[in-house]
Amino acid sequence: MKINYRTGRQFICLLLVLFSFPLLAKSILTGEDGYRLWLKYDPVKQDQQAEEYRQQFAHWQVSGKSQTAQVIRDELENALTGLLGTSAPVAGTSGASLIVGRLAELPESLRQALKKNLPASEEGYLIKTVSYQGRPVTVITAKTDVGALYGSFRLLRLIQTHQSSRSLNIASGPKLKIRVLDHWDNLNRHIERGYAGESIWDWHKLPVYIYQRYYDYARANASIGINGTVLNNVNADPLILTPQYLDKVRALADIFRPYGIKVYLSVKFSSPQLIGGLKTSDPLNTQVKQWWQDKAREIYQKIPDFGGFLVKANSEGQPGPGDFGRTHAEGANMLADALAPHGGIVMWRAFVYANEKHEERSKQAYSEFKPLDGQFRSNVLLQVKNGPIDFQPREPISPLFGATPKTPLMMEFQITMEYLGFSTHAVYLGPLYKEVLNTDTYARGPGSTVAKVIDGSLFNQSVSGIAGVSDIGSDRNWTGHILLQANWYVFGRLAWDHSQSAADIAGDWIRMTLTNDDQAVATIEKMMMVSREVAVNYMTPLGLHHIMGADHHYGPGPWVDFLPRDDWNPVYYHKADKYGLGFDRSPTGVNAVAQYFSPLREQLSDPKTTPENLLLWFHHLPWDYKIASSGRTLWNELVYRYYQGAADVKVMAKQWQELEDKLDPLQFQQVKMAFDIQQQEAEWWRDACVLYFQQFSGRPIPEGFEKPHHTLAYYEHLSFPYAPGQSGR
Ligand code: GCW
Repeated sequence: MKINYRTGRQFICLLLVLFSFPLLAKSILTGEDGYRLWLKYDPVKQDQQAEEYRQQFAHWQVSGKSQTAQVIRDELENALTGLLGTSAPVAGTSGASLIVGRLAELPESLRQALKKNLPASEEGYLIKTVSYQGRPVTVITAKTDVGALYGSFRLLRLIQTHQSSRSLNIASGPKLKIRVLDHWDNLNRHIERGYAGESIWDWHKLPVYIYQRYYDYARANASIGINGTVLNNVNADPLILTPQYLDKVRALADIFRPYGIKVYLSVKFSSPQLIGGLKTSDPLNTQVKQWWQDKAREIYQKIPDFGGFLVKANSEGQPGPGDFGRTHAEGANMLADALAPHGGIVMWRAFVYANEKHEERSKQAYSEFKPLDGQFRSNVLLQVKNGPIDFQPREPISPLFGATPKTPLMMEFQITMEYLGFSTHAVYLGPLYKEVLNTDTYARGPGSTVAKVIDGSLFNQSVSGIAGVSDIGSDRNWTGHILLQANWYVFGRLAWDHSQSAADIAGDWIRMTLTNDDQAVATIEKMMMVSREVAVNYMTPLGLHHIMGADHHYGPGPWVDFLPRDDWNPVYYHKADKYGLGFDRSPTGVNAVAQYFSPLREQLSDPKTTPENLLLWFHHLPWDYKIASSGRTLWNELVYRYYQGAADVKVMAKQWQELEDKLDPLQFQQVKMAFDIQQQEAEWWRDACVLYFQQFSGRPIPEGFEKPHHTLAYYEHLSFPYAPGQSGR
């Protein structure tokens, strides 16, 4: 039959209307918009447990007059009223069944019972059920007000997650001292690698106009123990150090202080020239030193508890001591000396690499910094990204971990999803963080995990820290995708205690944010726990890395070979050719493995003992190389993993769909739509990469797999000039 073109079109239109009907059915969808994060204080289910909570926690008293004590009062009032339907602060401890305060402020008779259980840390807390004046009382206490605040949030978590509240005895202190978020936020509010709207800092209206969001940011961070924030991008604008901006910084610092959060700034190394009118920024020049000392004094006059500086120097075009023939240590120490009299620190980034060095990129940070061990001032920490290249979906650990016994290393994790699907892919980062923290460096024999390197226990270092590149923006739900709030959450929780399990933390987050329905919690937790591996499969399986789109880093781009530097081009990293695939970093290649300790070095030198998930990171292997775990050829395994990853996203999306009745309608719908995008993009990654690598392998896509949706040329020509989060904007 011959189809009339016009009728055909009408038919298609009708179909479209029919198919879009479910979306149109509800034009106003109300519900939880995600703004409250995990600090939702909705009523707990009315049962026996709720009654117990009410008896124990409805009448409370917070001692102390500090701003932090007031913050605790406000939080408890708000939270307990919401959770228990009633909340009555009482004057004096005699009427209270929940008593909160610094140990020093509690009645003497209570103090004795609590003293011996109090954690050593200034920030730690104790929650304990004791008998007081003949009745059971729950006490939250600490050495400091901030410790009591952390303890209060801990108690609220217990109620929010419906845990038993009988005979409590919870003592906890942070394993790491400095626990900061790094905001890559520009002063024009663009966020480099940010996918959740613009910066929450409204620099233009500061210092006068204060948003409620600033307080809620502080509450959220305090609730997970984050105690610092670096407000601006490491690709720093020198203006941040001008008096005009320092007044704005001061306003934020004043808000954050009662929550135990210190403010830090990223500084541009050439600031003395750019805003100070000097002719040089040479760190050994007397005037330059003086300029920084004066600047530090000016800052501390405004912000007495200012945390310090974060510096990206001689990296990706940023100025640094190398411009003046000086070492990173000389540069860092000059700043450290300016801050030391005020108690400030320098977080000096080890993310340096230069094309001119003619050394393979993954090796450069180690080559640069290992020889400087022992030369840094005691208030300098080296901030090292978890992997030697750049926050890829999977990397081996940076060989610097364990290599600098005299220099404290700070971990730098990425929370924002630059390489993991922006804000539409559901990828829970808990397993990635744990994988890194649990990796053994062998620096001092077996058991020398990365966690022990950064918490200072391996080399007996007293300063320790961790930074997470924030995924926060001005989107109503903060992170663009509700499930990505969990990455901010898990970062904080692991920063406090890296021994906790990623699954348990996910479970808490789900209960506090989405639902307390046991079955739904179990399903979502499972989904979250596999989600990172799923993404690795459809993006960079078997140790592939850095094959994303140019500049914006959106989607696949294994063909990219036109960027001005070799080591920015994906072709530099995968080295696909007729023979095979992967980067030979073994002793037969660039020998990056030599930077690791034995026996890790030997293990990674041989493809037979290299973990399969890092195979192509360390080896260039023939297309017919046999993968031990499956018996497949490299080519078939590669294809298999790409297809498996994309198929698993479908499974996750379906599991989510089945939870519709158990979830808030708005949260459900938003995540569902994100899954729609993730499914498309996972297939895009799969098809583009398989077709691209097939040109080299010359082998067919094995039987049973559906054909790629488009040609390779189609994928190569896609262009996204306005993809979010780009650098240099
Ligand atoms: O991953 C790269 C990012 C840059 C970032 C850089 C860094 C802030 O693509 O946007 O710059 O890392 O960590 O300095």
